[in-house]
Amino acid sequence: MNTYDLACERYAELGVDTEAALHTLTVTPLSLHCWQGDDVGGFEAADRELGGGLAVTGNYPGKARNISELRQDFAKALTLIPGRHRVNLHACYADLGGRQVGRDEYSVSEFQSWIDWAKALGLGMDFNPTLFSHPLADDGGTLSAADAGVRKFWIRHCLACRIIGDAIGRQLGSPCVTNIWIPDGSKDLPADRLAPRLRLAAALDEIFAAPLTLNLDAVESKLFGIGSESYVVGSHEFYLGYAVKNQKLLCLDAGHFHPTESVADKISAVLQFVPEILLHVSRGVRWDSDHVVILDDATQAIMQELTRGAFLPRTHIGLDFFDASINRLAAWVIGARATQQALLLALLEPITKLRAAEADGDRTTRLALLEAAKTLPCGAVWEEFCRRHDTPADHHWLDEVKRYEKTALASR
Ligand code: RNT
Ligand code: ZN
Repeated sequence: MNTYDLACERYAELGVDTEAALHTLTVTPLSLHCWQGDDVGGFEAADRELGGGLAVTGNYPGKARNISELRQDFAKALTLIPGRHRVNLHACYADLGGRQVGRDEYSVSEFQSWIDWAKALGLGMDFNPTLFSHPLADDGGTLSAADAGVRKFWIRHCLACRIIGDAIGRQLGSPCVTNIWIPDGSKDLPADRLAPRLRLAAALDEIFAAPLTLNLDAVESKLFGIGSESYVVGSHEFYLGYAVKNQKLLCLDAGHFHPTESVADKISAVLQFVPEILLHVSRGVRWDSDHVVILDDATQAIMQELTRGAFLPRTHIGLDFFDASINRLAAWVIGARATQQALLLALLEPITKLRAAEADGDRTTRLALLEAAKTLPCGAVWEEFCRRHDTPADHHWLDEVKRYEKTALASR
């Protein structure tokens, strides 16, 4: 008997259907962020520094230097991640072909080559306006800027991005989530916390005024960034309120809360009041909110909440991390596979027995079962998943990356 069949039997004893778990895992795409491949640089201008209080440390060789290298790396990473996924694109990855186009003038034509590429690979696509790494995104803010000219520029950019998102959704036959994150805030204590928030709310109202069918609007909060340690205009409470009031998607970035806060715990709370959520699966480490995702407790807890609450149909799972100190392609693969493994573990929970114990008030059994579940043969089920999707198992995908490093990346 092979290890998968043995695992099936073992799980069946606990009332868990491994085939059902594999099916759900198969039909749950991850939205893979393009920006891991080139350290959030984008290709609008050669000399642009990363802004918005974002920082990517490390100088591992082989970084994608242009759109075609990024696409090549992304496609290679996809061969090492089981299942069918989506690409999450930032507006600063516009294909300008050497032209100068203002971000407020972007249209679908600047992204048509990305859409065609995604279509050829059978990928869905999500989108993000880029409100950082730009001369008009300095200390004064973007959508909350006091300067009306600056604010209007970013409003036009976001309006353009929603229209592009809608076109992406139509062309690829799957709604596009367009997520707004802004870096606005202040390093030191502001005297006025209100006015920027009033301006941000008004700007969002203007941006979202036109209904679109194939673009889904999401808003993303942050606790603090480099240079916005004392005040963040788009805080959690701000966007939670905004999303509830306007029935927008709320984006929960796993690295954007106090370290002892549980993002997992927020899911069943906010989904009472917002239609859907977008996750930015990430890993916070001290000041950094964007380490490569690993199979840790926080990620597992998030996935448990999605399966226990049957929230997967209302959740868009995106990844958001950037690490330039290791092979960038491997970072994608490690983070994506860890996210999928966390989801698989959650799908394999002996949930019927756990619920029964809880309903009986038998907390002893509940805790014992939760512990016992940790050593069940989930690895065999994961290997079977990789095998069915023609993807190397855990101990083999890295050989492919090393080979790619020698052939494709070494000459960069
Ligand atoms: C920043 C946010 C945001 C970015 C991307 C690049 O703190 O997490 O999602 O990481 O837009
Ligand atoms: Zn994020």
